[in-house]
Amino acid sequence: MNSSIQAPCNRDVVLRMLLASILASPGCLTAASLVSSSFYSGSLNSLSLTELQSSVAPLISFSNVGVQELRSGYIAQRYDAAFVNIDVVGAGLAEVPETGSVQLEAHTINQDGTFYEVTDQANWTETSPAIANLSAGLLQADVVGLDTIAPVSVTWFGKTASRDLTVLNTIADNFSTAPYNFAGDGIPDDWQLQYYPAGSTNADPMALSIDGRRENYFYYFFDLDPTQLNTSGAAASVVVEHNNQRYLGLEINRRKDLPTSLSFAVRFGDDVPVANGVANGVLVYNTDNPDGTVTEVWRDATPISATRFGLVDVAFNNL
Ligand SMILES: [Ca+2]
Ligand SMILES: [Ca+2]
Repeated sequence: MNSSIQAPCNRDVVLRMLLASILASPGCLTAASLVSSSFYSGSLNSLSLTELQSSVAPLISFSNVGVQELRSGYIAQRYDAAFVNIDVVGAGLAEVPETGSVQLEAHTINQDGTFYEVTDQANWTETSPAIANLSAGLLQADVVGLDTIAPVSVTWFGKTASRDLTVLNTIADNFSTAPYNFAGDGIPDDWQLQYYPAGSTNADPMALSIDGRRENYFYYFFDLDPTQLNTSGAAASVVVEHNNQRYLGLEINRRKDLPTSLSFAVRFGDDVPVANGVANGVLVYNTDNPDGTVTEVWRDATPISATRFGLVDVAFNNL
């Protein structure tokens, strides 16, 4: 068929706009010439000659080209969608706090550069346990114990797009697990998940660490790995000079921000476990470290005159 064939200008206005945008030939063209044009090969292959001829007026009657809605004069309606993508409404950050929600949008990107929002029509899917629900692009985040990557996908008439959302662990101690429940036990879940499988009874703050003597909460306090026999750097004895007198001191490296379940005291006495002559230590200085710990030096209240001992007393109370 020859695309230069001219026809009387008796076609629908909408069709003339459509043709003018595709073929530079002036005047009006027949529907037959349109379909046989090489421009359309592979791009409007869901259209048949019969369909096009039968829908010349009105154009909105096109129903089988993968278009849910057509608007008169909107040139994108002749499209096939080339791509579909996912956008995050609002700030555009692909992050959502646990138990929060975020609205996603799906757009086609059409062959002529236009786009078309298909949020409500597209099929949204996800398989992440960090997502409680995903419907019409509205994502409801579930509870997490760690910042969790959650992929979401959208499909629209054979075109698929995927995007990773991050569900942020914004509530420290709410991750329900079994048989042991990490939630509400007084120790942040991300620390427990760092060293123990979800639901492990070994992660109980009161469970003994690998050393067989001290509980997990003690290791949490010192930011140590409870599955490794290594407590180096947690505390060391030092000598502190104050007003020309020498005092026994302890330098400790502990987690700076403590949950309400944890408290501690540095005490000194003349016996172990500081049963006699016990006194609370005096904080000499502290300094924040980049890793979220703080280094502190505490000293005895009494100058060194006989054998003295010091200890860090870490208490756990989650009642
Ligand atoms: Ca959490
Ligand atoms: Ca916990």
